Amino acid sequence: MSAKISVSKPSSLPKKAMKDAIVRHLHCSLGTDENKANNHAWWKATCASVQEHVLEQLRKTQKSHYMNDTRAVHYFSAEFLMGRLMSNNLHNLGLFEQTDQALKELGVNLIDIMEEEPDMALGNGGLGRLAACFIDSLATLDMPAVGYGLHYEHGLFRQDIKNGEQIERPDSWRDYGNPWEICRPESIQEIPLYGYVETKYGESGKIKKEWHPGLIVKGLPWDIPVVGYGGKTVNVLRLWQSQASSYFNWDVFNAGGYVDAQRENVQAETISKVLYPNDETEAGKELRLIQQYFFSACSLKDIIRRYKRAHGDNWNRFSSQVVIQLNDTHPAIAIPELMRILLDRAELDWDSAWKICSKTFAYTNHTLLPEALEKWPARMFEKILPRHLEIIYEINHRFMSEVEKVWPGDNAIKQKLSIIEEGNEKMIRMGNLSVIGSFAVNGVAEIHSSLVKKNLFPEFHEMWPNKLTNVTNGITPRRWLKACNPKLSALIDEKIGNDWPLHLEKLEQLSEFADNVKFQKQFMKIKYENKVTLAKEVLALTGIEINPKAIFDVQIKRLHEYKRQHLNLLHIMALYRRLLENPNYVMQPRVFIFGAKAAPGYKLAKDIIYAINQVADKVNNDKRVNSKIKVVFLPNYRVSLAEKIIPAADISEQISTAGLEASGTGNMKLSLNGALTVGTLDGANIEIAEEVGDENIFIFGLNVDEVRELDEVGYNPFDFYYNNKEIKAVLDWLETDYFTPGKPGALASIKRSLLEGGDPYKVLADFESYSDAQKKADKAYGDKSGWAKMAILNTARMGKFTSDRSIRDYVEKIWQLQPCKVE
Ligand code: 26Q
Repeated sequence: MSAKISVSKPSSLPKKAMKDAIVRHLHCSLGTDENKANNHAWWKATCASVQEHVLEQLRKTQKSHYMNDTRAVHYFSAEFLMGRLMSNNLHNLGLFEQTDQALKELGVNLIDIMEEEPDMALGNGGLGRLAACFIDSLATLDMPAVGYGLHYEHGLFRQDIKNGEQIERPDSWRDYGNPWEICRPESIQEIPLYGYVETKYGESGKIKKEWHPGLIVKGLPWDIPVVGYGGKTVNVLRLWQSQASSYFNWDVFNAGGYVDAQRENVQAETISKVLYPNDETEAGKELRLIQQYFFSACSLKDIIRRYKRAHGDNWNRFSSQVVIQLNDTHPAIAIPELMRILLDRAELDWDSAWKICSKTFAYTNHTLLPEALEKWPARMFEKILPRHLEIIYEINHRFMSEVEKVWPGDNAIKQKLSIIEEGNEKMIRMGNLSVIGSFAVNGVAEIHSSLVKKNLFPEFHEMWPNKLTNVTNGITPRRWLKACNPKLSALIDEKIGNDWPLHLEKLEQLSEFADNVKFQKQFMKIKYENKVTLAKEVLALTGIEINPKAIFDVQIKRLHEYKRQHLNLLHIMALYRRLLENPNYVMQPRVFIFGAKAAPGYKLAKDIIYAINQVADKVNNDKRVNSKIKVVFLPNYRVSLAEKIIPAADISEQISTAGLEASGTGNMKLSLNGALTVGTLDGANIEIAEEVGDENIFIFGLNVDEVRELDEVGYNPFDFYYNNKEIKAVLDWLETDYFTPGKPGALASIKRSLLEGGDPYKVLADFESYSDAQKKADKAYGDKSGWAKMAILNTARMGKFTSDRSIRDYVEKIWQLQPCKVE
């Protein structure tokens, strides 16, 4: 077969061609050979061989989109949590088997070399991973789409655990190069910052504004190809790296200011240096605003350059060709930036410019937590983006006239809806700006979207009843089942055929086998084997031995009080106490597995990590209980670690205070892999319960209305402390030095926050109900066949949560895109 045919039909590429390509890259790209190469070299050579196919499809995709003059979505996100790409790209191209075989013949293990790839950890958690799942689905569904973000030099910090405490170290994912990315110096953009605005009067007496920036930085794009499943459409994720603009600094240099020039270089290059952790105490930092503007402005210029190539200076079709999705408010500055371009550069009048602008943007909200809603000091705007501040004032002024028409004379409503928050320090509210400047606003799960309408933006909802909507989140089944759980995937293929990764609703056909004892055994055997594999990993990473026959109970997510890892911990301590008090206490052996990073400035979150590790240390080494309970904190939780934990999980902990987790997506991944949820009626848990049925999930705790009612009557955590012996005992235990020998009180901050601190997340109010749910789960696990049936039904009923469905919802409700097939 000729090479040409094998490229256009990647899945039929013979193993020999792949083998030859890998050896060729070892020799010609890496300057080594089969005898000298280590795993890292084999990994790089394999990437380079795969990338040949990727780039061929990328070229075809771009040609096809250009020829068809397609409308495209531009997904603006400060975070893309891509993880590793090799396994995903191989599966999506249909090259996994051939590559595995080719490497085997070369004496190399594919699974081993995949471990060489550093995670692309360019995100904090859910929001960043959602962006990664969405661009996978967009390419899979042949949708014209570009992801735009920042090319951080350092992604989310690496977490080490030292004496039980989190230590942050820099993440250096590109130290040895990234074989997937392509540098595009031909598409560099220049971005102005600082300076002042000059008001000029044109011939016709028309006012013209001219921004004289104080600094110009360059944006250098790096393209990461995004391969759709089936290997046809390959879209790009374009990430901007900041660089000093050499021409701008030249004057300083000539004036003898070599050191000054260097200082400006450093400043420019700092912009894309590091990803901010989602740390409340870090909010309002100047560099973060510059990051947001930098990538939004680069991306807009890039979009406009491409638009002009097809449509020249005619702006009439802009909003029919371009839709921009704002992933939270982080890129909301793109709204005044597009206005600035249309007003000051294209010289459109305000109304025409606003019409285009407000038909271009759509905004996704990911949080109701008031402290997480972005605000920037107007003073900071004035310094960094003086022209944008003027435009924001004008947008607000005109919007206030609209509000006046709807609620004449109502200043309270005006104050609430204004983009400007008056007060000691004037602030710009990015949420209000985003709602006003977008044609659609969505929440990420049904309950969340209804709370966005009811509590967060009720007046906006009244003004524009069709603007606010819901798109429930989803996850890509290619990464989160097919690639990470190959054994279960093979079993599913055998039972229902192999097209479920594209049509996840077909998993429903598995429910037919849920009562079949043979299938139950096959399903649970795979779960057991996955647990054995994870147990080995746990031993290697922590030195802790765990029993794969025990229940693997998993809570993996960022550490936050509202996610309530401390509720889980208090329950573990209660179990420990029960076992010490009654050595015959009946329970299934259970391994509690945690993975979580705390924001570096979030003291209590770090205290909770420390507490988990101290309790783990005690329990794991206590002969009286350690055949029944083990506690494992896996350091440096990240996408590639999630891929190992999720296939081995029996229980999924989704225990946030009702009303606070916008959606959650780990809940979907775990259930898809046959874990049963212990969870509150919060976020997407509610929709998961609807899908799997109440008998296949363990729901507990206050619901959203009950949480509100409790607040209204006045919640007093001391009531629970004094009325529940177990709660009192475990909280008091935290204050002793039992878990921190020689350091009494080292865990007391947790107790304090739950009592004197008022227990803002209702941990004590939900404790008893949580403990009951855990007893039910424990009992259910004792019935092997019953449990297997529930696990199978979880997998079978996750069809709704494919990110392909989310993307179809966005396409129909918001983006109005047409697919564009690539040969
Ligand atoms: C803000 C200001 C300064 C620095 C950082 C930030 C920042 C960064 C990231 C604030 C928030 C984030 C990330 C939020 C996030 O991940 N939210 C999650 O989004 C998921 C996808 O919709 C949901 O499933 C989760 O429920 C939600 O918590």
